Amino acid sequence: MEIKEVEVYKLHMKLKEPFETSFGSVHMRPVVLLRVRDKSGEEGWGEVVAGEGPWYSYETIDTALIVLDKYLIPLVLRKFKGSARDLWNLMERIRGHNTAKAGLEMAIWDLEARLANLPLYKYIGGSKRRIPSGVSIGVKKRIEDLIRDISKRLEEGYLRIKIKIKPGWDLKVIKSIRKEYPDIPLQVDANSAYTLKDTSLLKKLDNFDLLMIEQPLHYEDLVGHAILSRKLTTPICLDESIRSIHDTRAAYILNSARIINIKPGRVGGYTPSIMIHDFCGIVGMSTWVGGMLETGIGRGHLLALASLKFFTLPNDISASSRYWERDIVEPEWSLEDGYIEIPESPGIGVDILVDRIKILSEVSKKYH
Ligand code: OSB
Ligand code: MG
Repeated sequence: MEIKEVEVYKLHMKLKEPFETSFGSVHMRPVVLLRVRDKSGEEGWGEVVAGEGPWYSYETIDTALIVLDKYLIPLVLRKFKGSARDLWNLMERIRGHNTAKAGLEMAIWDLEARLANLPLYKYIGGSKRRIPSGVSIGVKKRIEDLIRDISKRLEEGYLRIKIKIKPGWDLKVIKSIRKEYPDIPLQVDANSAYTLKDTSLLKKLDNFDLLMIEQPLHYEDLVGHAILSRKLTTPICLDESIRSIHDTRAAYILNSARIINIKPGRVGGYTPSIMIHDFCGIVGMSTWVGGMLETGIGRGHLLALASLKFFTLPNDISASSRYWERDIVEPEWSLEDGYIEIPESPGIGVDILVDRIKILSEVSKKYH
């Protein structure tokens, strides 16, 4: 296959409510969407999940646009022949910038699956069609607000709750949740807000039967996580620290974590995600698919990925209505008994509301 045209759309989507983590709060989510076409005119869609600023990773929506414009899109239009699976090798000459790579790589996988007339989940070798859904809840102003939100999400059917923690919003909050809900599947995500100096506080989290603590320490600190993990009984899960299969192998050898959160945007697309997924399965690390507040397009990709067999824990893939008043796909992604069902239509399997995307777009550009 060869790519004949790439279109880039930049827009902002307003989250229903602000989402606060240890590195800040987001209300207007910037979104970059990519549409690719081959000579037959068939299309594929992808989403770049970088944020407005370099908080979760060094990438931003602006750096992604530059790298796509100057390097990735020209590379794909001029040098790419073959199948989506091999695109990762071609892109590896460009260092880093995984969210930009992933947006383009995943659009090309979507196109290839549509050309094969197959749903993307099958095309990548997945088998599960019902994907267990968890929900990630941000830092709130008051504990009562958090408890109210948790009760609403449990009513909606989410199979596990994840809350964001940071110094000053941790032990007391978790204690209050466990008082109200002693048995719900619960995990916490610190987004690197702690250091080894907080070990005795983090050790206290062992009393609350948490499924895991996600990314407690600095994103470059695999050794610190290894030291911490020897002191805790709660499993450590890595998110930001895992940018590649190389990081995953290091984390395994060092015993930095028992669980890996795989986000295709963070690692560069399907091919590296599948490598990490396979590695986790072989060595016996648990894994699940993380989210980045995606629109329905990125969400469709997360679901396809989550159909692979070693994703055994509930994922951060919630229904469209958890994020948006109105999504940009139809039908919207919705929950049934705590699961999101993947359709059998080709590609990500939902209709893309192109007219709506065009109306919402602040910038669009076409490349040949
Ligand atoms: O750390 O998992 C994270 C959202 C943006 C950036 C980082 C993270 C998150 C989430 C939200 O936790 C997960 C979702 O998309 O629902
Ligand atoms: Mg995380």
